[in-house]
Formats: sequence, structure tokens, C-alpha cells
Amino acid sequence: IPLQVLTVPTAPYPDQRPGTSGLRKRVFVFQSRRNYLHNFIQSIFSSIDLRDRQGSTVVVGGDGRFFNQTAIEVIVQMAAANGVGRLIIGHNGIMSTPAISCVIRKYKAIGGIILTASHNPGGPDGDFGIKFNTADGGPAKEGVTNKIFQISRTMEEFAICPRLRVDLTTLGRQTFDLENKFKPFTVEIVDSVESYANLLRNIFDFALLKELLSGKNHIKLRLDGMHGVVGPYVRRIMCEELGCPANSAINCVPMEDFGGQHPDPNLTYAADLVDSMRDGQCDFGAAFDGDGDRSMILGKHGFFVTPSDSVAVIADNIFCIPYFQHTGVRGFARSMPTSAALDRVAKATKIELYETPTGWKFFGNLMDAGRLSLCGEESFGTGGDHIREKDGLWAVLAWLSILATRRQSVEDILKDHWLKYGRNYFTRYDYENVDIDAACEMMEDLELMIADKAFVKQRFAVEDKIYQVEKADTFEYTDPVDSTISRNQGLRIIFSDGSRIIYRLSGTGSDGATVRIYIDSYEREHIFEDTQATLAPLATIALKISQLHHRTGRSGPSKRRYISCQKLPFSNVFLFCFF
Ligand code: G16
Repeated sequence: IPLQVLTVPTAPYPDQRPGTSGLRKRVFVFQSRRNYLHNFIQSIFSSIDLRDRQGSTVVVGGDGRFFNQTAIEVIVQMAAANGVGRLIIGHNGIMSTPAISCVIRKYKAIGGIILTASHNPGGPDGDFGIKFNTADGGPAKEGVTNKIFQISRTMEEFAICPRLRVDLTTLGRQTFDLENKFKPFTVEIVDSVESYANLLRNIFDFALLKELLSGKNHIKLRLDGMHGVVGPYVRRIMCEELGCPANSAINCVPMEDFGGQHPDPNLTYAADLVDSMRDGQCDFGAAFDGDGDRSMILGKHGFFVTPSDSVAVIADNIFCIPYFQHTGVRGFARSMPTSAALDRVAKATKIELYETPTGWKFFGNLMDAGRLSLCGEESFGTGGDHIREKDGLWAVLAWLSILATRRQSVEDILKDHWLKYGRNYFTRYDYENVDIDAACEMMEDLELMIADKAFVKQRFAVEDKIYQVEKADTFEYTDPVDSTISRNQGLRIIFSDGSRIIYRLSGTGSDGATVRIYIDSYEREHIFEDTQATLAPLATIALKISQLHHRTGRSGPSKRRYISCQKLPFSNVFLFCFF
């Protein structure tokens, strides 16, 4: 009997505006508010023109966090009822974000729905998120997310096929006859690990990497999946195919609550990995976030590579990656708060450099227009134009390709880089879950302050250092491809020596507001100093100007990340991490 398609009345919610990377809320919001999930999914489908949607292919997968399965069941029922012809779903409903981008492109889908809140904690008390990616495989641009939000605000009904049940555990095709539809609705459960592995095989020299990882003089790796989605990809690609021993992949079983941890690959939340590398047994380490699109790179003894430096080093060694030998290099890009280390490589190699707002979606147009090959963000995302998402495992293989070619350690490669270009010291302070009104008021006051003409040329003295404001503005971006303007993308104070203080409100939190302060400073001579000590005067200025502690009642950041391990003994590093 054909399955029935129903139209169900509903009432709109005012708070379904997608943030930096989709809609992120506490799990209980999705569970306790009637049709909260259904409304948002309907808004996504309704945002796609009916002619494009009818009979189309859509990809669905998630990072396996709590509520992933429930959401997929609903999405399948709603996709069928909304005229989608074919759904491609990851085995057991799980796919990493880069794999989804790859699969959307491979199957020429009109888009994909990604169920992830990335690095935010999971489990019944954690976060859940929904993101829509378009046909190019990348996160929907602001025009699309604004449309989804507008539709959600007036949502009155949704379409659903409530009796449709799909088996996510069995690879292959399942078909369903629907009432009043001529063609059956098809679901294909795919092995996304294989599709993604195949993509990487065409980018990197797997024979060279295999020799590095399992040949005669092989190096030792430790890869921490942080119980996110990346585990099966690490095991198949790094262990089975490239020959890393099984025990080099730790925390590689995906869990609904990420084992109770924060799947955020940084020195605070991946501290166990850093700690376990202290003994010098491993030459290279990496940790991944919940949905596998970010990674943190470590050298021997836990030598830390900031994401800003990481993309700059990859850029400087880009032809160690065979893919770029074929495509050539069209351009580099970084998000505005990311340090300017990449700019120096771009300048030296005479390659165009783009500075975009925070959010991977801003790189997509440049890539589609053939103007961008490699990009990165301070938030541990790095990637190329092979897909339209940042790619944690790709970044690891990029680094390993450099190691294999140069036959040097991570530390030596980075130090050589600083000697060649100078060093951009970088740090970021996060104040999580602060009062929204206090945070907004602080940003508004800061904006007024820096807009005042008298602010430029103002001097700040801390200890024996004097900083003079050269430029201060609210970052605004005009997309070079379609001329779309994105306003209010963070407040910048740039000093005469090139140092910067940047204030931004995060767009990925689920509770209250998260204030981020980014600080960076360039040094040509003193390149082996401690990051926190080097940036301390600027941090003092940043806190003084904003009165952040006074306004939020906090005495320090929630976590202090991206600190340098170079000089401090590890015990001190963690003292700095926690306030
Ligand atoms: C998302 C975006 C990134 C961005 C990050 C942090 O990543 O795709 O481009 O850098 O959020 O954004 P915010 O500073 O607004 O919290 P993900 O991995 O969380 O989807």
C-alpha cells in the first residue's frame, strides 16, 4: 500500500536563525518544543524552489551525537513528503562533515543536511545542530540561511510521511511507494568512508605516505578521534590503508556523548593527547573535533602548531601535495581574526590573499570561481578546494606530506618557517555563556568608541611598551565574486606596529553569548619567545578598553587557548589554561 503523505499544522518559532554554522540549540530544545525540529527541516525544504526539489537527490548524515538517529528518521519522512526523489544517507546515519561535502558533489545532489553541533558537547544535556549545505557541497551562504530563517518565522504547516521507516544499518538501496506520487522514493545507505578515502587517494601520494608511516624508518603517530565521527575514517585510511598501528588511533569509537568530553581539538580539551605525547615516543599527533572538519596538529613532545601557522606552513610547502601540482595555486584565504602568517607567504609567492569574515561559507564563492585553492581559520579549520568544507584529516595528510618530502620534524619545519618569514604570535580568549545584554552592550560601546575619530592615534602604554592606534573599524566584507556585503563581522583595532586586537561575538554557542578576543602581533627578530608573555601587554589593553571583566562579572576567560608550548614546561601551560 502506498505510504500516506500528511500536512500537519504547526506554529512558528522566532529563534531559528542559523548562526555561523547552522542552527545550534540544547538537545532539550529540540525534544521539548513541539515540532521544533520539523519546523526547521520544513524551512530548509521550503527554501528550495519546488522545481529543483522535485525528484532531486539530497544527502543526510551527522556526527553521531545524541538525537542524530531521531532527527534522521524525521528528515527521511519529511524529505519524501516534500518531493525529494532520492536520499543518500551515511551508514548508521553517520558521516563526517567533509565526507558529506564530498558525497554531495559526487552524487550531484542539490544539497545536504548535516546534523552536528561540531565541537559543542553532546549527549542528552549537550547540544544538537542542523546545517544545510548547497549543491557545491559547502555551507549555505547568507542569502539562503536568511531565507530559511524568514520561512521559519511564519511556518504554519509541514509535510510528512509518518509511516515511512528506513533501515540505516544496511548498505544499499531501499524504495518506497508514496500516495499520489508516480515515482518511488529511494533511500541509499552509502559507505561514506570509501567515497572520502577515494577522494584523498587522488589528492595525496599514498605510496609516499605509506612509506613514512609504515616503511623502514617510519615515524610514530597518535591520532585522537575524541569519540567523534572521524574514528572510522582514521581507522580505515590511516591504519588499514597507510599502515599506522591500530594503537595509534585513540578514542576512535564514535559515541553519542563523545565519552562525556568536549570534542574540541585544542590544548585545553585535547589535553590528554598533549600529555600523552610529552614522553617523546610519538613524532606527530592530531586531535579532531566532533564532526571531523577541524584538527589540531602537534609535533614531538606535544609541540603545538597554531592553526594560523599551520595554514601558512602548508601554503609555503603547497607543492608537497600532488593535487596542487596538477591544479596550480589560485589563491589563499583566511578569516579576518586568523593571524596574518598566511599573508606573508602569499606576498612572497605573489599569490592573491583574501581576508573573509569568520565562517567557512565565505570561502565557497571564491573556490567556485576558481580564485582560491587553500584557506584556514584560527579555529582549527584548514582545507583546500577539493571540497567545500574544512577538512581535519586532509590537514593531517597535508602535514604528513610535508614531513615526508622535507624529512624534518614538525618543530624544525615550523622554526624554519619563522626564521624565513618572522612569527605572528596569536592567542584567543573565550568568555563563554556570558549575559547576552552585557555582551551586546559592551560591543555597542566599543563600536562607538572606535568610531570616534579621536580614537585613531590614541596611545596605550603598558610596562615599557607603547602602542598607537593606526586604524579601528567594524569589519565589513564585500564578496569579490557576487558583491554581497556582510556587515558587523567583528571590531578591529590595528596598531602602528601591525598588532591587532579583535572583538567578536561567537555565532556557534547555544547558551548566552560567547565573547571572543583575538590578539596577534608580528615579530621579525624575537621569534622563540613565549606567546602569552609576548602578548600580555596587548591583552591588558584589550581588557582595559572593553572593561570586559567588570561588565560580565568574570575574572578571566572560560579557557585560554592556542597558547604556545615552546618555552613553558607543561605543568605551567595548564596553569595558564585554567583560571
Ligand atoms: C564554524 C564555522 C567556522 C568558524 C567556527 C567558529 O565551525 O564553520 O568557520 O570558524 O564555527 O565560529 P564562532 O567564532 O562564530 O563560534 P564549526 O566547526 O563549529 O561548524
